[in-house]
Amino acid sequence: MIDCVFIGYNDMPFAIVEKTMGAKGKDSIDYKNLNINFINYKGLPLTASEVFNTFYYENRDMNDGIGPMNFDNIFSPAIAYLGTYLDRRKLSFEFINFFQDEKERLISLLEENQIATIGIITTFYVSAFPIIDIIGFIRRHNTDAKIVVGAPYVASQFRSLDEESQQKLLKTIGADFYVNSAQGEATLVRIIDSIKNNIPVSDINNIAYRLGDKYVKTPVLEEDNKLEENTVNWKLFKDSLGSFTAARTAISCPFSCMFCGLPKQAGKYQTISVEAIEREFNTIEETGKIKYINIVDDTFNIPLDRFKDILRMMIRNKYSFKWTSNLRCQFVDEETIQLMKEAACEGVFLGIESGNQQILQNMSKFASIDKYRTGLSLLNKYGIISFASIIVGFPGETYDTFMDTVNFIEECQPTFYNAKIWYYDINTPITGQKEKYDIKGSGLQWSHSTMDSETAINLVHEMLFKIQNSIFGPQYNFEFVAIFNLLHRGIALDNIKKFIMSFNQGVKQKLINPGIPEISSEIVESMRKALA
Ligand code: B12
Ligand code: SF4
Repeated sequence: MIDCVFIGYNDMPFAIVEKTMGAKGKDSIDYKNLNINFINYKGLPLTASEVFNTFYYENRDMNDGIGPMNFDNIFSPAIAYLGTYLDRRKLSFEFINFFQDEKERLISLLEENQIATIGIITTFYVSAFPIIDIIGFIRRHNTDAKIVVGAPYVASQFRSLDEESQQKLLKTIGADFYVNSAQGEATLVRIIDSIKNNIPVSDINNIAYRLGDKYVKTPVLEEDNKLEENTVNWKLFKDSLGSFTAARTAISCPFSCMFCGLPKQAGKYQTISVEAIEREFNTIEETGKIKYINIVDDTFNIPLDRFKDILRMMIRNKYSFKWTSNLRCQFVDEETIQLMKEAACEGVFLGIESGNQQILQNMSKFASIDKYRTGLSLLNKYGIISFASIIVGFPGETYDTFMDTVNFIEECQPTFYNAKIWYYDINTPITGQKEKYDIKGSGLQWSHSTMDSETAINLVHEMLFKIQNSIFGPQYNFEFVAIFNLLHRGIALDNIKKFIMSFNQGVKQKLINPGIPEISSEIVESMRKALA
């Protein structure tokens, strides 16, 4: 009997995403939001990663040790944590890292084994479709195993839907159990225990379980699993690891930016000791496989002393892998950046958000433009790749504040940037100031006293034309981590830049002339050349 089979990310084909958004109208905000992330080639809408796979593998073997660029190039950290947690409790597990690529193996697991539970990882889902797709597949091959859907997607839906809509959603998805928690590992163990030992599930907190034609919800008692006691044993995953993985040294975030729901969603902030990080990184090193780690902590460099100690530990160990992380660059000094370089940091993702001081204040970002300037100039000086993330349209934004952001990027020259329209999640702290800013609507459809989302999305498009000194990093399986994926295939940074700039040229062609069916042959050739 396998106690749990975990199923990782189910990436819905981009052509379906494009068609769904297209049905809302090509002038809709959703479609315009998507439009800057793909080009049309041979009758298909292709994201930057799909274009890369098309041209890069024209004359290369796909069995090159990494394979086409995709989500599964990075091993799922959720599977790593949950699997280690079960292993420490003498429970057995199997996993599928990437649903679309491993269906054959999943079929044999489902048909040839007795399985107590199937745990569906939901970290990246903002809709139920990928989960419904997975469950339909499972049920065609195994009707006995209990399906457990957890935990981030469930928790976020329970927070935002009323009781009737929750019941409707749970029935549509059709799982046996839902885990309502920011963590969920302890709850999963209790579910497995109750299934194996025939114990009633009604005593398990943090779940919804099926009873007749309804789902019954049990009381929520937030799990407080200590990350320190559950660092990942990467040796357990040795045979399935590729060259890239993700790791974390903290949960949640000590800040409370007005636009961000993460601290509330992820629960109590906790960090682990440098010794525990060293233990975990040693297991990564011992696998002998990993070339690159993305450290997913939201504020890896806070507090700064701990960060420096981690960097010194990494330098002392002379790890063979390189790494990237998020960085709050207003809190760094030259010594930090020197240590980062020495500890093999390749790049950082910067939540810059705006180049206007008042907007940063409205966001409660605890950052000053001057400190951003210093941080970025140090990163450039030491040759660490930077990727600045920008939000356009936060309450208080005007054309002038937007232009401050454009000018800031032009002056400070992060290697890459990405701009997104402000997404109004009603569960974020800014809701407390709804009246002050006269905020109406939600999601991507909003207006407030100084801007509306229609104007904001047009400004995001404008940025692509205005900014010359930094490169727009497209989204959808591309983003920040894709740059390092390409670097580790041996592609020079200059060529990566040329490839992305040509891709962006294709996007701009489409924005200027929406009628053109395909990107021009010159752009196709320049992308091919960059990847030759
Ligand atoms: C790294 C990251 C990315 C990387 C992923 C790279 C990769 N291949 O791994 C990139 C940049 C590509 C990315 C993309 C996206 N991301 Co992202 N990303 C993150 C980030 C920073 C870390 C995620 C992570 O690895 N966590 C570490 C693991 C260990 O934690 P975990 O997955 O939550 O799992 C734990 C528990 O949740 C639980 N659990 C999880 N599943 C299950 C299942 C069961 C059965 C149980 C019991 C428990 C359980 O167990 C785990 C151990 O405790 C988070 C923010 C954050 N700090 O968490 C956002 C986050 C997950 N991303 C988010 C979003 C929205 C996206 C995008 C949709 C953005 C977009 N519009 O394009 C895309 C989706 C993917 C795509 N198609 O491109 C949201 C999800 C919001 C939500 N679900 O409501 C988050 C939370 C950020 C945010 N606050 O908005 N992302
Ligand atoms: S934006 Fe980043 S720093 Fe701010 S609250 Fe969210 S996770 Fe924390």
